[in-house]
Amino acid sequence: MTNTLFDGLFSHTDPKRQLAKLEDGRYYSYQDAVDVSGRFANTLTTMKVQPGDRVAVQIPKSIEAIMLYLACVRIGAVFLPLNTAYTPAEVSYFLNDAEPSLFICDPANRKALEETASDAGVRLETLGVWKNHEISAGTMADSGLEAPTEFETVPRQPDDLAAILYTSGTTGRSKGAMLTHDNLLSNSKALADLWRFTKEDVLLHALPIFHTHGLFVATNVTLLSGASMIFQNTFDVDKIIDALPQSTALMGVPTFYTRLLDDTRFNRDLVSHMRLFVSGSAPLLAETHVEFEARTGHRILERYGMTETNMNTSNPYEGDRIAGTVGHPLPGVSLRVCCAETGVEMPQGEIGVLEVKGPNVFPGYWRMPEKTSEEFRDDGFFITGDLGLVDGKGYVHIVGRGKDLIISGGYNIYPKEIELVLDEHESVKESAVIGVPHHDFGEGVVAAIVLAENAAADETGLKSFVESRLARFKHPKRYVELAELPRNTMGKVQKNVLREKFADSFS
Ligand code: MLC
Ligand code: AMP
Repeated sequence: MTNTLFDGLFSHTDPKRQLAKLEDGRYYSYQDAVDVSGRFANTLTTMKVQPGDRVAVQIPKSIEAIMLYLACVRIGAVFLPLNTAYTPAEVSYFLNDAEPSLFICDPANRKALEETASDAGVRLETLGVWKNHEISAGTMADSGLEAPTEFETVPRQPDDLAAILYTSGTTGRSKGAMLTHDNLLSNSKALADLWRFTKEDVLLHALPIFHTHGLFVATNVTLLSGASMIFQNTFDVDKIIDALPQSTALMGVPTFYTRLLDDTRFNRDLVSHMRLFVSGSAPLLAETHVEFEARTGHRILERYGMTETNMNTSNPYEGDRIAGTVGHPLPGVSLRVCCAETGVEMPQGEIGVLEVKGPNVFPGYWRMPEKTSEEFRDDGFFITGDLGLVDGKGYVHIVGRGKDLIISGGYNIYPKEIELVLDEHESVKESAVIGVPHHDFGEGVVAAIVLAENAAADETGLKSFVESRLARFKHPKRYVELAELPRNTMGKVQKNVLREKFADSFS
């Protein structure tokens, strides 16, 4: 009996090979990964975590956090990572919705989260960044260090759940995307193969590990290929520049590439050891693609994915990587372009909503059968909400979004969630939140506010109101006061009018 994901990821592995070089100078071999994930698996078992239980984590990036993910997979639990920027108010929703049997947070946040966990009836443990095994990195680390390394990995079938990742929605209520062992394994296999990953690769890992991109695409592809990583806990241009000469591949959001291009040290010589730069999670501007090639001689490989579907398309490894496109559907993935209203397939070359089907596509949202059936067609295609077309050469172009979504530095921000918070404030009559071009994050959040009758403008008060409720990356970077919101004859707020009016906010 096998554990689909764990056995799949570790099938080609030579235990002596290096898995990761860490910021604190430590090295992790593949054997260390088996041992430490085994220790955590024993610890979780002692804590009575059962197969199928959710384990929610909101912990700083570290290799041990990856080991905890692997431990969850090995005991058959469902890993539920949360953005480290979420406030206790946001975390509370996830704990109540997912009902995990354990919540692991940063030791530094224990006090702030104790009440949240106890209100949700969830056991709280901690895991921080390891400091050379000397300083306690939290209760999980303390217990983990004492636990045995041997652990008999629990069998799991391809359709069993491996993870739940929450994604916000247009209604402002987050949905837990359930991901199976096979969703994750099949996608890693497709990517490792398409992008020619081998044991010789050294991936420069600087993405957060609470999202699909850093956790599944970057980490699973490395593990599956028996490759190694230079594992950096944050994205820092200086550290990236130091590590590039020892690396062969980098995966990033477009902000990584624009920030690197802003640095004159980033040039052809620096990247002479590199073979691959991958971009995704947000649109890469064609001008970034062109400037990157002129500076380095490399063409960035852009791909397209979603939390619910893992990766759907990729530009080719060999062959033309075309700026402004996200390439072809991955092997095994079917993609079609349909009319958003009727669901009828559009003629080739015309714009419609992108729909996908394949082993990469999730089975549904956690405890939301209606939402799930709304977003799937009867024949099993998932409606992405992204608008696009397929050109004559089979390249997919994303031309917009049917969903009211802002993507800022690779993070999804749903305007509705911010509007709901702003509208709660006593000085606000109504609000409309939009995304406009931002030089660093691609899109930046602007909040247009109509004040309540007799209320005085109080931006500072409004900002601190938002602060306690929403993660920092969601905070509007500009507030504007309007006498009224522009509306069409049906009374719907014309966000396009606002986007045009405030287009130059961050240029
Ligand atoms: C940080 N801030 C952001 C932000 N990141 N604001 C908006 N959007 C963001 N993405 C805030 C900070 O809180 C801070 O606020 C201010 O902006 C400046 O922060 P910074 O120090 O410049 O940011 P930094 O820590 O360097 O982070 C930028 C970043 C990071 C680009 C490195 O956002 C990042 O790692 N993004 C990657 C996201 C990702 O992995 N997405 C994948 C999703 S999966 P203040 O108020 O304190 O000044 C997915 C599927 C797929 O989409 O296809 O992959
Ligand atoms: P998330 O829900 O965080 O997984 O974000 C998924 C969304 O990111 C997709 O639905 C797209 O809108 C967007 N996205 C991902 N990759 C790309 C890309 N290469 N180009 C444009 N948009 C992208």
